[in-house]
Amino acid sequence: MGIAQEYAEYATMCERAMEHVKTSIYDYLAEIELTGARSPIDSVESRVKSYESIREKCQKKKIRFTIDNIRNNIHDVAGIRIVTLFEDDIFKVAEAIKTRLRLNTIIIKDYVSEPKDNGYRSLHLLVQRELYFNGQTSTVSVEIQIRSKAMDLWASIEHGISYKGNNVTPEIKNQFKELANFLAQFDANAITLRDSTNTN
Ligand code: 0O2
Repeated sequence: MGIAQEYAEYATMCERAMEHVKTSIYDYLAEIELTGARSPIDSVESRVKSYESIREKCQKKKIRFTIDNIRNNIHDVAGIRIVTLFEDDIFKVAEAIKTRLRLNTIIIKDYVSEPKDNGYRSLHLLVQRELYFNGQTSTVSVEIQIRSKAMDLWASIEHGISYKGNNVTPEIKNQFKELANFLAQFDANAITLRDSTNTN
């Protein structure tokens, strides 16, 4: 079997695992809706990385483009992005995913408490899902990125301009950092405003 076909099979497994995780997230949302409380989640999106994108990621990580390398080194073939209105909802949602949804092993990268040098903020959870597919049981990872709308806005703009390898000058890098700081302040002010109006 060639790599294209092997990847197509693996991507299908990732898709199945991702759908399981998404169902758990939607169950959690349905429960909240029943209580009448404000939803901590504004939107949920998901995708499985395309063949082209996975090839680029292997190049970026300087690993040979083989299915074993992809399985062992790239953990976001399946990705879910959850966007919240408020920054503190990020941790509420992460807690719910960890404790209520009973998903297997969770590894966390907390770029909210410790933003990346360029200003990127987001909470990444990596959950492992066991899956019976095509006659065998395998473990597949699903990356869940949780971020506020302001963080998402910054990431979309930065992704388009610099993340994918455009030549970015130190001056532009600096401006991205300033933009991230500005949006972090925005997130903090939004919480203060919400709390001053006693909205939950
Ligand atoms: P795309 O096109 O969004 O899918 P590692 O886990 O350390 O082995 P990885 O996966 O590169 O390697 O690290 P990380 O930090 O978990 O990044 C995974 C994803 O987070 C990225 O996927 C992006 O979606 C997002 N991300 C991380 N850092 C940045 C950043 O500086 N700017 C933006 N805009 N997004 C970021 P991909 O596959 O790189 O990209």
